[in-house]
Amino acid sequence: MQKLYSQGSRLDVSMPVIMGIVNTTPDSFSDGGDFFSTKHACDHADKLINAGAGIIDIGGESTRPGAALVTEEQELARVIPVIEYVSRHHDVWISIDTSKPAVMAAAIAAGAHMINDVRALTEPGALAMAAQLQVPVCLMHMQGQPQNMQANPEYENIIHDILTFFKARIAACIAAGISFDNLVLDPGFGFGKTLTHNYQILAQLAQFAVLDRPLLIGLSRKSMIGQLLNRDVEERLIGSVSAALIACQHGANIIRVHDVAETMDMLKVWQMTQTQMIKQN
Ligand code: 9MG
Repeated sequence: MQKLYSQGSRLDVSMPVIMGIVNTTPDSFSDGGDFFSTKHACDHADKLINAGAGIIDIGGESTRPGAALVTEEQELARVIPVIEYVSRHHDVWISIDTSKPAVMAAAIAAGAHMINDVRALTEPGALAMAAQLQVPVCLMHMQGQPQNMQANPEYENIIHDILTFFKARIAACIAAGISFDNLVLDPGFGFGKTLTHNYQILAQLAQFAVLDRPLLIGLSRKSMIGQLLNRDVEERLIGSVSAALIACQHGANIIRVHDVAETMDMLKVWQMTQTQMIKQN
């Protein structure tokens, strides 16, 4: 359960692995679109890998609340050259952040190792495509769609509701021919959740361990940090790293972040402490 396999390569997630974010969208909420050009995206990927990222997540569609939809052609033009570059120059895993089956297929052919789908393979043809590609897939929970998800999120019991969602998506994946071993789960911080919902999830993250799948979490620079601390996007580093540390303590296996070097420092301190605990027991 602590290892993922893809394209003849193995990723050990028994200790948390950092997933560095490379947005190729012009309206990405935390980088102001600086990395829109392929060159900038590739340089940014180099920097994140040199800082210790074990996975690079490359996306061409912004999923920030209210973001505009992009066409398949736009997404392909943004992400494929960056995937080709990272695949050619580095020995890290590459994740394609998309919900579109054609983008999944082209990305894996270009050298990506896994799919990160914020819509959990619910788009037409996505389940069948993931089954055909046979690579790990992150199924993220979202209530609503990016265009409306923050309107009025409501849950009876947030952990129970997300567990129910995960069970249904796992069943749909298995029915479509996707291996259970290829599934990664993500509760989707900020995707159709209030501030309280987000911290309820963080506090109870360990409950998702019952599903016996690696957990991916993304809270870097999100409004759950900014709203609580009253900080603009560029001032959310300490809050983001603190939240990531709590997630590690509660069993997160993959941490999706913008600030790789700083999160890596936290992780080294956390891992050293874990190692001493294991030795003593
Ligand atoms: C693309 N994207 C933005 N936020 C995310 C999150 O929290 N998790 C995953 N899996 N993807 C995300």
